Amino acid sequence: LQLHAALDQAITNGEFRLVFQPVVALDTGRTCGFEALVRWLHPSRGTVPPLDFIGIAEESGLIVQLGEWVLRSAVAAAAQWPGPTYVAVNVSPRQFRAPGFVGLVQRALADAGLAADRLVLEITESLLLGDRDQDRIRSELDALHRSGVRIAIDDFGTGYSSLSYLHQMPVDLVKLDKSFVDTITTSPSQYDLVKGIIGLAHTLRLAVVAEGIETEDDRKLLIGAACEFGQGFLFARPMAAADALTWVTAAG
Ligand code: G
Ligand code: G
Ligand code: MN
Ligand code: NA
Repeated sequence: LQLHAALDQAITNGEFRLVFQPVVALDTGRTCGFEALVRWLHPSRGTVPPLDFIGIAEESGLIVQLGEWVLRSAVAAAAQWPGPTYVAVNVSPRQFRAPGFVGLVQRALADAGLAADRLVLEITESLLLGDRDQDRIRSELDALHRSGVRIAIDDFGTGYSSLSYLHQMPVDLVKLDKSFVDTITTSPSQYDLVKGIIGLAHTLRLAVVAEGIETEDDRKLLIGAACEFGQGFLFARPMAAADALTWVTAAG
């Protein structure tokens, strides 16, 4: 049904919320940051998950306005957290390519009073490997990185994953996709593969955040694979902004 029209109005009507999922150090359990995840509280449908509307927002271009709202809301929330807790914001390729993205990030940080090193931008491999605008994208990533913003590759391992390109990019961390984590407890060969991916990331001086950690066995195996950071239901589900503030304040 007219999701696009509804989406357009949803921004004006204030129907979006952010939830925040802790990213923890796997050995100590200490919270290092949170990933911001958008939710649409549709008046009649209830909560619409991002997989049902991010694609539509990308196609229509609304992702630019929605992405600005997400970025500004996320850095405003992070400005209330004790340093150095960071916020990670998902940036879709179309949003990154829109004119003025770098300036927008800098204004959002300045307006919120948040240091640049407390923002992580999660981008996808497709942005780095696309066949147009590569020089411009590279120089904008460099500008963001030089200003202190950290860059993460989301869904790492699921795309083309030519690891060689990463080593020339201003990238700081990779998010190991949940689909890999899901298999490590049942398949020794998958576990070996995951160890290899993490080892390659470390060779490229990239830190690794494993996603979708649901069990203590997952956590132990990932520590055994030298993975530093993780997020998943074992630690916490995504939570409202007020709960994230309580969470990170209580954790000290
Ligand atoms: O929160 P959930 O697990 O349902 O998220 C599903 C997908 O939606 C994830 O892959 C995530 O990257 C994407 N997503 C969540 N929030 C945002 C957002 O604010 N912007 C973009 N571009 N993608 C998001
Ligand atoms: O695509 P991206 O990696 O940005 O989004 C992360 C998504 O994974 C979010 O929608 C979040 O709700 C979901 N997620 C986070 N931790 C877990 C987990 O432990 N199990 C499952 N099934 N989903 C998770
Ligand atoms: Mn993400
Ligand atoms: Na992911």
